Amino acid sequence: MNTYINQRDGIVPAVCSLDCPDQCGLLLHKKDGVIVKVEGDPNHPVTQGSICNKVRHMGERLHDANRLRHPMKRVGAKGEGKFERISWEEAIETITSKWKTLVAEHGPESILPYSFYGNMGRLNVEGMDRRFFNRLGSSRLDQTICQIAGGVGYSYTMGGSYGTDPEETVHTKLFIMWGINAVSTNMHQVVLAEKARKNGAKIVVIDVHQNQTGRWADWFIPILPGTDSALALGLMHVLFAEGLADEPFLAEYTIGHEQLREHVRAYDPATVSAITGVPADDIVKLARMYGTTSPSLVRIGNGLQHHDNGGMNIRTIVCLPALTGQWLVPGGGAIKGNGGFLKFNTSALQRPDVRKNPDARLINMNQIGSALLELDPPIRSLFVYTCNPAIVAPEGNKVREGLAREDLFLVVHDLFLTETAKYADIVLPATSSYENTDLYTSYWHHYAHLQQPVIEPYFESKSNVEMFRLLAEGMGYDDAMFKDTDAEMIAQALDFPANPYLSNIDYEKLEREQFVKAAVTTDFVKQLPTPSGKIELYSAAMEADGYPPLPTYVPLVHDGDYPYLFVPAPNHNFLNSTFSNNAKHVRMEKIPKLFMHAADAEASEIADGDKVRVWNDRGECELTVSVGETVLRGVVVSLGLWADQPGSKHNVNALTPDRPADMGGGATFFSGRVNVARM
Ligand SMILES: Nc1nc2c(c(=O)[nH]1)N[C@H]1C(S)=C(S)[C@@H](COP(=O)(O)OP(=O)(O)OC[C@H]3O[C@@H](n4cnc5c(=O)[nH]c(N)nc54)[C@H](O)[C@@H]3O)O[C@H]1N2
Ligand SMILES: Nc1nc2c(c(=O)[nH]1)N[C@H]1C(S)=C(S)[C@@H](COP(=O)(O)OP(=O)(O)OC[C@H]3O[C@@H](n4cnc5c(=O)[nH]c(N)nc54)[C@H](O)[C@@H]3O)O[C@H]1N2
Ligand code: SF4
Ligand SMILES: [Mo]
Repeated sequence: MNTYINQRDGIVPAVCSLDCPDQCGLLLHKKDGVIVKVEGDPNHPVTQGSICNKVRHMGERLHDANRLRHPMKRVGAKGEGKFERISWEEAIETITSKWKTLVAEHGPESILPYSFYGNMGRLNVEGMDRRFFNRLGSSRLDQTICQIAGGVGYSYTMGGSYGTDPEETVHTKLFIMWGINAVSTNMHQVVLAEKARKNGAKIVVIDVHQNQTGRWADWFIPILPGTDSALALGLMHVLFAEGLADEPFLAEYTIGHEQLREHVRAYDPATVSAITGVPADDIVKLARMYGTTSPSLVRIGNGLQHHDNGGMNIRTIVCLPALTGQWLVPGGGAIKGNGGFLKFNTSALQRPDVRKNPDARLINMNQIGSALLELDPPIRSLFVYTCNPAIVAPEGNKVREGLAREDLFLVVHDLFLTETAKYADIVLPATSSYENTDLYTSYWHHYAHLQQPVIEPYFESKSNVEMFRLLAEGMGYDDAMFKDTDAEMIAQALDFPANPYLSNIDYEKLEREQFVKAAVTTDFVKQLPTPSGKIELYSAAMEADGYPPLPTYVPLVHDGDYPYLFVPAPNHNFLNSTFSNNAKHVRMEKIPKLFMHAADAEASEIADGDKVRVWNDRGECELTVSVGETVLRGVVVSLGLWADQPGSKHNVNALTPDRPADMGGGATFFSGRVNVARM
């Protein structure tokens, strides 16, 4: 039994719950029952005691004066943020009686859950909630905002989210960080690469912005947004042309290498240079480096997939280690997402079997604005939890217009009165992850973790699990699944013989050991779950799905005639919009900036430090320009998803398109165009 919660003083273990690949082991220092310090757990095999600055200051967020303490109902206009305290009983009664009426009059699909991974705890964000909404028969949410396009693209080549164990990074001699700002977003990948560098590894970073990660590289290669598949094809061209491909590996472990060899003849360095902005000599130099250095490892980031051609970008880049045979070399290969190794029993956890309408409408979360404004029959109630769409979703003005609909019954469950919560009819206070029991599985390293409650719930706040139990009761659902304990749900999730890598992890072991590594093998490429069982350089499945079967460069969609491609990326001190409402983190981040090339700035009479208006047909926002040579001409980059501040217009997503990427209905945050002018 867990005793941490009763322990008023001392140091207790925990895991970071944030949507970050590192999933760090933590040590929480308690004094008088309160968390007074957060540090890394030196015993964690991957994260080894270091953590990011964001979470080192987590205490400030947990005890922030603005944290929600009790349920509230709206008393002002939607969006105004005026609320009055109510009891949990009244809140649950208000919500469930409204929903019962909606179900009776309009059917359950008039209700839509809207959630993402503000907390990565599986029971809280894809467990009890799913049981509830499956039982209700609500509309279904297609969770496309993060990694779907790349996930689908990667799977066409590799069959699923299977890549190199990041712990092997230390052995590599060439490390290519491609479209990832790892210094900010995956710091332990940098720590591991730094160890490799001490042993002679070279670090290459390919990005549209020379941010901290680019500055840390031995060689930074700037590239035009959305052209990375062309660069990868250019590298393949040189590898084949110069005899640097690993022919025995291609013959044994891939299909389609002969077609690919023919296909990439068209991607000669001059052609690729014209597309990507990367000089032809550099393309040849990088290809030779990649073809002759072993082990070589590619870390594929999320930036690449938030484009119209995001799926194809990832599908193409992940073919590279097959050409060099690096998948079988310790410290070689590629890492995009490793979630496949820790795949658990989602049917047991989420109970899709209780849904009476398995074909209920599926709504792409990236298009929530248009969905709220245009769908017929309309969405009449939205339940938002563990997500902040008013800041993070594209076409932000439409999103807010939709949330403000007078006839929409909106409930928001969060730790704070977020921009989304300000539109709510009912606001519910959420516990932090340190107040709950939950199962955590990383999508980068191979460890699963158990979090047990470390502190008492903050005032009247409740976990997602607890809240959905209450909602089920309020709806009159007496199914046994709503009574399962947290420990039982974790055990059900981990009971999954279909995934052999999970065979050594169970609840008791997690309870004893806190974190347990999946039973991964280094020769997973010999048994890939692709249709052919091999790495698919040619994919018949893609052809059947209407894509080019071979990796192909497909240009970005024409997004209007505005002069700049706009890349609004995440920043160092926030995690998506989390922390953007905590004074300490805002102070660390200072102001929202726009990085612009000096020649572009000069042509528009913009100087460093100028406040600018950034706009397109979708909306506008105001940022402060940083002039330099960190981006190519014709590209502007912003950092961070900023909470609203009085008198400021910082919502970069007012500018971003909501059209779906090429695969999986993914987001295209980085494929929009804008204009920029001094204010
Ligand atoms: N500090 C911090 N850490 C985070 C997050 C955060 O908000 N802040 N978010 C977390 C989440 S949810 C995720 S998904 C990950 C995201 O973290 P990453 O995987 O690093 O992805 P992004 O930061 O979206 O984009 C990475 C890089 O891609 C670049 N980029 C954009 N378009 C292109 C392109 O066409 N080609 C190339 N080569 N580069 C391009 C951007 O300039 C950026 O430097 O990080 C997680 N960790
Ligand atoms: N322009 C632009 N937009 C982007 C991106 C980008 O790079 N550029 N990145 C996209 C990506 S990759 C992602 S993943 C999304 C992320 O978008 P979101 O999933 O919305 O992530 P956050 O902004 O961190 O918001 C999470 C919210 O969950 C709350 N929360 C935390 N724990 C709990 C809990 O246990 N229960 C409840 N009920 N609430 C909790 C937090 O307080 C916070 O308000 O943003 C996307 N938006
Ligand atoms: S946000 Fe990422 S790096 Fe920071 S503590 Fe959490 S898992 Fe570790
Ligand atoms: Mo994400």
